[in-house]
Amino acid sequence: MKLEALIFDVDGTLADTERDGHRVAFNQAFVEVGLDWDWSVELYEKLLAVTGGKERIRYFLDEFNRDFPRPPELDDFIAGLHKSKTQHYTNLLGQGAIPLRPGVERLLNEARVAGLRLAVATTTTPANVEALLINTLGPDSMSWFEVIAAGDIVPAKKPAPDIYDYALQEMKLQPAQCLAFEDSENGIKSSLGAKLTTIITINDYTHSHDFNGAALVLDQLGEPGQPFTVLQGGGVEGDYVNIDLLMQLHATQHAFDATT
Ligand code: XBP
Ligand code: MG
Repeated sequence: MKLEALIFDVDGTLADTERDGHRVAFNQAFVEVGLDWDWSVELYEKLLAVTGGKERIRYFLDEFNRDFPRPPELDDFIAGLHKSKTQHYTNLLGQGAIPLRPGVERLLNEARVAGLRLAVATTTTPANVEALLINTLGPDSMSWFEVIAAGDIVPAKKPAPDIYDYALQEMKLQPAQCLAFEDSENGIKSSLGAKLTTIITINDYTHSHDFNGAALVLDQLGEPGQPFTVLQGGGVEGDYVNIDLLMQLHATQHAFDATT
């Protein structure tokens, strides 16, 4: 099958948003409502075990702050906090706090020129995706993506495959026609669960995750003159991720599809 589309995770993959974006915004929301909670860089690494901001707040209460007297309407309390967090997060992005990772803008542009279809599959809130894209790639960039599968659009977030399944369904594509880009263990569990060949670019929070099953694990997508380091997998020519390298990878991963 021909390579038709690229599907991108957002947080950690398009941009390093967690430590200086999401984490900071959660803390700002806590201050705003008078909570003395403070999610340090170290604690946040543990909290990232759970995807989704609302789910993460609940996990924090269950595992790291059991003595906190829970409000009677806990769902509403968490939803309110999370709404404020989203506001703070989109404000941070509006101030240009988080750039795209190396190679992301170039690869998206090359994919568009090559006629590859683009999609997003993320657990983050849709407003966060919009804020990131608009503030880094410009006002038109939302339209570059045929499907933006995000947040509560599916009930089961990553590591469940549902968000990728949803994106594939919307694009009417088979997994073998696509490549997925991820940065985390929960992310690759989700993409592999949807049977997608997956390329990983690690970051500071995910470098020690288990990426068993990845087609390629890299430190970054790289740029001309700024080569990637291969951490797992390989067998492709090139030192930065471009369309030619993706075609090679897709061909090697699907060489036996017709006979199996
Ligand atoms: C990353 C996440 C998200 C964000 C918070 O998702 O786990 O939960 O940290 O986003 P991905 P919200 O890597 O799949 O993009 O607070 O909007 O849920
Ligand atoms: Mg991610």
